[in-house]
Amino acid sequence: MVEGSDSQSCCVPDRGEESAVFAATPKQVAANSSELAGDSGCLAAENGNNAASFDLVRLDGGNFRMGTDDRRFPADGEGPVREVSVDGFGVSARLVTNEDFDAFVSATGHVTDAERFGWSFVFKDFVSAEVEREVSQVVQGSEWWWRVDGSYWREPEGLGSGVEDRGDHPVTHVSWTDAMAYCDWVGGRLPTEAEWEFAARGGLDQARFAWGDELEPEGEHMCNIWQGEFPSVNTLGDGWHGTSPVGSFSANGYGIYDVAGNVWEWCSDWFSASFHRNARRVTRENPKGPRNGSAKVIRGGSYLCHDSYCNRYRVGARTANTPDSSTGNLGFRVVVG
Ligand SMILES: [Ca+2]
Repeated sequence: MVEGSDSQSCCVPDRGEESAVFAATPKQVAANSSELAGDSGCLAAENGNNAASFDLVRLDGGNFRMGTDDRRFPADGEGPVREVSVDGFGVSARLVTNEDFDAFVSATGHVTDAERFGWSFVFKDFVSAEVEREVSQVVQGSEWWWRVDGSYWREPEGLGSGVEDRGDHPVTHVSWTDAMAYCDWVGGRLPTEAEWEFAARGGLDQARFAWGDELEPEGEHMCNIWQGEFPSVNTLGDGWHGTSPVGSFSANGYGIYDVAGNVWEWCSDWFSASFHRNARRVTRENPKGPRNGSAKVIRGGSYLCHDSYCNRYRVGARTANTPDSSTGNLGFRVVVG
């Protein structure tokens, strides 16, 4: 989450200082639940001997108006709207999936941060009764996030869970460091925040969403977010409670899927709410963010986003998480070039 922002910014908890992050047990929280808030083509990317390949959308780059002057989350630094240029690059049309990540782990033996720490953050609705009995800590202020021992990308909801029936869903519980390792393996990299937003806007100028200004044009669900009352009731209007198979919703104008909702996406930049306020070459021409920081930018929102709480599925929205953090609603895509 973004340091200094209000409690409603905690869309994705960070590992932080454990004593400060965690509060009560799930049962204690349940007892107090009333207090909860209410030109493209498909190319194959090749890297030496590995067989990884993914659909790339080739973008020529250019100028666009980045950010938004929406003022709901001032600590996020969404504005000011500014003219930014990016060079051409290729971006994966789809998020990296569990199948993709499985191939990477099988080839490299990569051990994720969630495995090293021995736990990750899981949204309460997905924890089995058996696993819940072992849960002793939840995130203070965002009590729907539970620390679940043993949860990682292959067992996203802890012991006994699996991704066998979710091979085409986005991989989750991957830290920024894990995402970087995957990108390196496929011969790509994470997008800069500017590249991410250029791609996500799909050629539209300052639209509220990646497809236009209406959330549900003609009643169509355009992304996997939360319908109902967060965090207690999900009416599943879009058909999905947690992650959805990548590419389940319409692509944007550039043929890129899931840039809103489903899972948050890691970017390469360190997060700053103010670095880009000054018009300088480093903030306007192929910007890469500040040199240093404590958290990395994430974009796009997730299946947990709802307008009542966190409408960061807007294409200009942003937040951040620490590089070693992992959650059940945070993944990534790859760029090249
Ligand atoms: Ca949904």
